Amino acid sequence: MRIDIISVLPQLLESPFSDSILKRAQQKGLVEVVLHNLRDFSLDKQKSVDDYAFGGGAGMVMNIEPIDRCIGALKAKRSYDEVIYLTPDGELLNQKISNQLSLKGNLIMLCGHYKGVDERVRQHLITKEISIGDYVLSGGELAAAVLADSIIRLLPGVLNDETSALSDSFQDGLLAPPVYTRPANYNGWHVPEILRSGNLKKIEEWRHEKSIARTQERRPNSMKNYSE
Ligand code: 6GU
Repeated sequence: MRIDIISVLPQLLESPFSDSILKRAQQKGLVEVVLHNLRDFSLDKQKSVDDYAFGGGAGMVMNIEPIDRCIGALKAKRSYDEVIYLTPDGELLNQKISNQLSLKGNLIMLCGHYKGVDERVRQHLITKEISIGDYVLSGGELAAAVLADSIIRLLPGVLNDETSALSDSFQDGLLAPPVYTRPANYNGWHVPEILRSGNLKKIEEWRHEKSIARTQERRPNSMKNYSE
């Protein structure tokens, strides 16, 4: 997979991809993440990428031209499955969307800033709009990092057995059960006896029950998506 991220603040995106699982995924050649500075595609001397809104009002709007030139340059080299715009009014991200995107080959992510992009970008260049939740961030960069992380960890070979995505919350429609590690007794706070019993069948049953209880309590609406 290849992910091209277009941003006016590409430095903001360097650290999330430079450590741990995301770093190793790139080193293993399972994903290539390429950051692009939108200003490099501005044609004017000041390298500006935004302007006042037609009709007035506070806030700047990102120009279509640098965005079109950047996306055009990328598309000239390879084809893309989706051109994603990160925006608070996009479709709310969930595990199903991440699962679907993890099956794609090449993705472009465009990070919004200021009052957003010229609407013609959304009409003609973007194929999918995603939000990571109903709150507003200063820009789309952190959202792009969240989206890319949720996709990359699903790529075959990125996680090993210990970190397998199969037991993640949401992967089967249920939240993950509680987990414990040593010591078995910390200041009188005990680990449930069943987890130390060695009875794998009983442990699986216990975990499944806890998953269902936790999901009913914390995400009652997502129980609708759950099938045994
Ligand atoms: Cl994708 N962008 C911004 N600026 N804020 C957000 C968001 C995206 N998702 C939630 N809040």
